[in-house]
Amino acid sequence: MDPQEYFESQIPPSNLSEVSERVDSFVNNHFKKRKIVLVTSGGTTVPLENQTVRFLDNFSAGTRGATSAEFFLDAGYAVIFLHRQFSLQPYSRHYSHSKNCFLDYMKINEKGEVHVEQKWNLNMKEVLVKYQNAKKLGTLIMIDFVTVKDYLFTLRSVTKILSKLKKDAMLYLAAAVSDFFVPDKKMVEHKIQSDDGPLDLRLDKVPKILSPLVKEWAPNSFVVSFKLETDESILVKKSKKSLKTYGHHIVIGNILTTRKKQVIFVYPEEDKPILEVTLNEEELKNGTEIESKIIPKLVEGHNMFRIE
Ligand code: PAZ
Repeated sequence: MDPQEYFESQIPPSNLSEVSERVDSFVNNHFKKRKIVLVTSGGTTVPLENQTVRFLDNFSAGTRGATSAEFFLDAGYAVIFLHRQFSLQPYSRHYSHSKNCFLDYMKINEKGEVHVEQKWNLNMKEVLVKYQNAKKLGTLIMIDFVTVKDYLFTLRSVTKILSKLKKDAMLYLAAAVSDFFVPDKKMVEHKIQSDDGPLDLRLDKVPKILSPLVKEWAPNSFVVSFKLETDESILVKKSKKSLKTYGHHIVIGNILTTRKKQVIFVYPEEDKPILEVTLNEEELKNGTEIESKIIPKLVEGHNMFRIE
């Protein structure tokens, strides 16, 4: 199914116009004042029933997206954070999905008041200051999705709105998007019953939307996509193929098991060498996040692109 057929044949999410209005007003607030990046994050689901009891999912917790959003905010960008509902979010991620329950960061003092434990105080203050600054400046907007359909329709609307920024917009596509789905017209209404024996599933292919995104929806934006593989031997080839097919600016390749300590930047220019970004032993030990190295390189690339 091609993208146009997809969007014509699927029923849009019911909150699409409300989301578009929020994003439009966010973009207008920051227009000509700062660059804006759209960060997509977390995994999309594929519902099997209209009244959904069961769905297919994937592994992504949204660590890459949530962490990257913080570094983009540090770099002065306004951030549209398009994420899977209940996945990791910038700032709260430090406490929401940690091994500790967030209540473990608290204590009750002699007067019966709740305080942050002394040993967490410094860290939490640092996060809190950044969070409050983003709130004060209004530089972070959170938009969530659950299904692959929510994601695709919202992505199309948001990128079209961002197109007015021309080169000042970056699209950083780190979400893990399903490759297969059940089209609306083939979806059963009610919970699938097991009385009839095993379930045969036939899924349609999700359309490749990078092509219209780059050529039609946001033709002047700086577009960075991610490529995840489990087989290292095909990562470069698949990343190059993606650049060739869609004509965007960078593919960041990563391998499932090493994604937190190693990525590669692949560029469309044949003569531009692949850049490896890694964390060394020391950085791994002291908790450096690889996104602290990824984002400055992208900001530099985006700035070059803006003056070309
Ligand atoms: O969410 P997470 O931090 O666990 O994983 C990040 C990631 C591997 C989903 C991301 O870096 C990525 O590669 N996204 C694109 C996936 C794809 O090829 O569709």
